Amino acid sequence: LNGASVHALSPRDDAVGDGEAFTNEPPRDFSVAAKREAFARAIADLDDIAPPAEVSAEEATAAVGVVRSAFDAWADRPVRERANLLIKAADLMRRDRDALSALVIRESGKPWRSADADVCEAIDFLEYYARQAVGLFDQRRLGRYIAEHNHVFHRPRGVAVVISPWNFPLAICTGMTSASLVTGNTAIVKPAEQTPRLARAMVDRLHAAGVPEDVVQLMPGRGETVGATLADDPRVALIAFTGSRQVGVELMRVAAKVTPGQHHTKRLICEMGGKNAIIVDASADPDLAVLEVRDAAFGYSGQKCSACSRVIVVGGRPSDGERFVERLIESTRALVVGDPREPSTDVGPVIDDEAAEKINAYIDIGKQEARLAYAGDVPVGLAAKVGKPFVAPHIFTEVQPEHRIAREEIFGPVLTVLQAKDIDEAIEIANASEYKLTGAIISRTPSHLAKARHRFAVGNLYLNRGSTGSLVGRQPFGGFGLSGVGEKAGGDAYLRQFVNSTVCTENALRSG
Ligand code: TXE
Repeated sequence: LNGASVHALSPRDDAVGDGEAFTNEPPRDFSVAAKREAFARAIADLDDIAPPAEVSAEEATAAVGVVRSAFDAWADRPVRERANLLIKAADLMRRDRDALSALVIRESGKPWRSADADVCEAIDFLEYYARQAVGLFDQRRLGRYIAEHNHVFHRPRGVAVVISPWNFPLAICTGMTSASLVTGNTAIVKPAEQTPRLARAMVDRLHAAGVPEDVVQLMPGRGETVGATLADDPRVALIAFTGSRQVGVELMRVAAKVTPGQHHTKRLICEMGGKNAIIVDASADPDLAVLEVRDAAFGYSGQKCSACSRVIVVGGRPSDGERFVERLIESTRALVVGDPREPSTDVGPVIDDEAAEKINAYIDIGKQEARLAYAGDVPVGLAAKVGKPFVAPHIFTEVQPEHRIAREEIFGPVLTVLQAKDIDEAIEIANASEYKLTGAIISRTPSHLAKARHRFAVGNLYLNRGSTGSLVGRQPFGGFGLSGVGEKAGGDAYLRQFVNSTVCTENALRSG
């Protein structure tokens, strides 16, 4: 999902209301040198933090019973109380921002700016959903006709299971968990195997803020055992999932099942992958096009669901396309592949050996299918120093829409360049993907921008900006097609998925 851009946290004015008020932190020194020093300290302090122990499927099943028992009391608490606990957890994360960023760097290998953005986004989710929930539960009156009064009431659904990925290890996990809790559901958090410490850091702060321990429980473990058991449990009312298409589609099947004695269907909120395209036409500002494509493709080593993995060059003379690719290569060559703890690093490691193998296998496929126009270098000894594998940026040209590297999600720093004869063909190629997550066009031709607005079928469309994520509350984020089902995260409709609603019609003349 989001978090690609560093979100400047604005000082919070006050708590949500009725509850405790919190004071803002004093102004901080945000210079690179200060930040670097703070991270170095935080990283040094991290050394002996062990990951939480993985639980068994039986322990996960027992945890469903625990959070189920806590449901009624939590659901009965006024929404403002629940919201203020989230605000307090946000304050705790803000206080611990550097330590949490260090942990993001350590667990996910994100370069430090992106790691810091992950933490900021988690804080934003907590605060945004806290405020949204108060609005949702307050907005009750519908239309009225003579003495007929219509209202809508919202009630939490029950037990929510949150299943999160490793690539936005704090932000996405916090977003789905805070949305579940603030709407009155109790929750079990099943984080990605690669990033359990960050999930524990989040749950610890929720508990420290005052969310009772039996209202939110952490259940780290394998997806196929712990995740699958939790999703299948008939007492679960809601599954909030972000991750791969393969697992998402499997969860749709699981959620559709109703076992005897189960009185509800499971609500599934499912955000999956992308194969995002940027269209660049002959009228595009070349500097803008090169930078936007490069950063969207290689930021966080392409391991963002919003990353650009296809650039579609439109029309012009063939030499225009060649010139664009040359400039893109020059600019990509300037990226620093390095240690994610260094502020100068642009491209850090990939998450683990399995991911590196998968990406390298796609690079081999690409060499068969198309032309490898650029392969970056990884400095000798870097992987050993960082303790994670690296894959440098790769650019393929002469790619055809039917090639596997143009259709399948690689989830690494591999960019494919395709050609289209005109804007219509470019949009057709872009839309041919089964994923519909993000897309962008870089152009100064109004009719091309208009066509993109009307026909480019993606959940988040960017005009003259790269497709690199979104900010909570400003650009609600999420796709359709095989990229997801459900309302966009960080948007005002998102929380509605976490509640059941009752429309109540009253004959006011007879109600006394
Ligand atoms: O996913 P996986 P990853 C997508 C991104 C990419 C994927 C990467 O595009 O496809 O996420 O994340 C658990 N039953 N997005 O590799 O493998 C698993 O343990 C229940 C999209 O982590 O699907 C982990 O906790 N759970 C995006 C979680 O599922 C199971 C933003 C995800 O694992 C399971 C970010 C099972 N059978 C990433 N098997 C967006 N669209 O917003 C695994 N899991």
